[in-house]
Amino acid sequence: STIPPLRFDNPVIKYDTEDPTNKVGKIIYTADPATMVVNDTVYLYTTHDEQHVDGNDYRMYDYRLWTSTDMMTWENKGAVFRYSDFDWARGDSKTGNAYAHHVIHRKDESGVSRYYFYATVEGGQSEGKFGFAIGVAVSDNPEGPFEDPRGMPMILLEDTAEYKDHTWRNIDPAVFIDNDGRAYLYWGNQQLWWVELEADLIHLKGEIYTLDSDGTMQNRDTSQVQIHAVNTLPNFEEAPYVSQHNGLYYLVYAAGFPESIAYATSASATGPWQYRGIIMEPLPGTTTIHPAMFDFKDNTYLAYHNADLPDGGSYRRSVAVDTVHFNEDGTIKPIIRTSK
Ligand code: FUB
Repeated sequence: STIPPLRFDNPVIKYDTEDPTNKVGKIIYTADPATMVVNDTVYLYTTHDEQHVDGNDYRMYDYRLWTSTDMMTWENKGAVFRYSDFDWARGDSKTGNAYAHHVIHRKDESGVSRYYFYATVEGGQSEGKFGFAIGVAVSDNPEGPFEDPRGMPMILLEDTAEYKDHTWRNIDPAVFIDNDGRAYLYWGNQQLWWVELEADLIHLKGEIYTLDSDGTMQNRDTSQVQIHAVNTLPNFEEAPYVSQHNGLYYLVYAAGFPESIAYATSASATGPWQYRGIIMEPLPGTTTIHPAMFDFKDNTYLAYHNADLPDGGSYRRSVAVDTVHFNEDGTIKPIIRTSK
């Protein structure tokens, strides 16, 4: 098999082309990498920045899929999901609203594969107000089409406290399936939230838990919310991503603003989390960074986004990948960013 390179031609996604070498075509700006490995293939799902060069907000309508079997060439599978595929998404936005997402794979008891696309779009409605909400769509093919089995968000505005002041609180879903088959949904902005999912992976099971970025336990005015942990995730901003490596659970996340990549470790998927530090400092030209950590063919990789393509910026980002190196105690060495 191909030995993955230690240097990457970052950003790895550059052109909206069918050329698998990704070396020609029209520049495409991608962000918010979410990775899934199935049958020796890396599925890299990204958001898609369509903002003009002088724009000052996000403009995002669809989710793109890129696949690779060698981490060097990325096949363009095009747009596999759109915010408008959720009937409840707000359709009148001038700037678009397809924020970060996560896709997972699971075989059911009869061995049939299903793919679950969790996405953040604007459109959750409560008391006549709109804000970001998290929905799920399901397919029997990683390239879609994905269909919304519920016709409504999984995480609504009113599921978390203080939504009226913070309509983008419910963003950035990440799902982790533990060794025992139990699944957890993590999400949040400025505060990490999580909830166990039912076996169907589309309904919430039990209570929603939260952890303030500064560890403060607050009395939240909702019976659904229970403060669960006392450990801190310093400067937690957004983009949680949980994975397991050599028996240890890792929570990587975007910290501070402009964002760096920080991480914590735990002996379980629900914490308590031990903060372990920063592995990537803020990057030039972009306020956000959005990490995803994954194993592929004996190596561990970190996907994130930078602003390194021509005319790049905070609303014109690009997905990059680099190798993760661990110390013997499981801590992560600072990531060395590569490019050609
Ligand atoms: O791409 C829109 C938002 O920017 C994402 O939801 C955040 O994680 C940040 O990357």
